[in-house]
Amino acid sequence: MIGYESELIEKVNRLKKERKAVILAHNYQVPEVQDVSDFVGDSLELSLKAARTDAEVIVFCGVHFMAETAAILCPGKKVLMPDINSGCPMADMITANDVRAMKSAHPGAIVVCYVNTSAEVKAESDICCTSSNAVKVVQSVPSEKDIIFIPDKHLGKFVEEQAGRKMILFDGYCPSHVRMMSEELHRVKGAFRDAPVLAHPETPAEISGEADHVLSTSGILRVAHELSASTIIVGTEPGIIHRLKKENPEKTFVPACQWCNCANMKMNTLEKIFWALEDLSNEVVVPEKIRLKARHAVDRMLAIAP
Ligand code: CIZ
Ligand code: SF4
Repeated sequence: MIGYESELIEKVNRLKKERKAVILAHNYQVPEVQDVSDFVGDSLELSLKAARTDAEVIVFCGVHFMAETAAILCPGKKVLMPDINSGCPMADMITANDVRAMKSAHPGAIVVCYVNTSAEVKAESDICCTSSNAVKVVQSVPSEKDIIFIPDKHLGKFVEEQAGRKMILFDGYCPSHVRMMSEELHRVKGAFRDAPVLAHPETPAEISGEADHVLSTSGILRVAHELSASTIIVGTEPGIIHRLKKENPEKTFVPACQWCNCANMKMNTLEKIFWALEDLSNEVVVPEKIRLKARHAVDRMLAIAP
């Protein structure tokens, strides 16, 4: 490790103690950010960690909706982002007004929102879900009810198939996962013939349809550990490969896509973590009225699929 980086890590660790802070990093973060963090996980795992810690400050290394979800679950704690501009383009595709318009076009429908949404959109929704519990959440809705599923159409289509249920889908998508192409997947599969493919449900059907397992990031980490295969093809944002390798040093992980990095996830750096801790800057605050309504949607999810 270069001297500058190890000095920075020392400073971050010292400030973290002084500020009674905890650093949380999403599975897609750059390696040095994952390594300086107290916990690495998916957005819900991290928000639940945030709610359970007695730290006063949470530095959330992910994208904006994730820090908001932590703020929704942890009133009274300061939630900071290393870079306040790291947003999720998929979450930004839908506004609270769009949800209100869909609800008036489909009166009585239950709105299930993917966690990749703003607090305002969650506040307009009935139940939240993540990629690991979306099927269970949808199956919990009484069969006579229509379901509006927002914002990811690819996750929506996957859930429709798994739950055996048609839904009203919004036209959103993840710009990183839709860059995954079948030609590239076929090339990688050809080069590693016995390797199973683990893909995220944000990938289009032509990718997820060819996967051996379609899973959230936490699911990919769990199944990669369980599988006996020595080489595994990973169909999601390649940032996850750092943790996969760390936890399974004897296995080889091959990305299904070389150009599917999420630029927003990569905006967080060690320097920005240090600055946020030093200045207690970039706080994410959710207005109380919105927070309570959004919390209701998250709590309904936790009651169905903790
Ligand atoms: O919920 C998350 O962390 C996201 C966005 C993806 C996943 O599958 O973990
Ligand atoms: Fe959003 Fe996709 Fe980036 Fe996740 S990988 S934060 S869904 S743009």
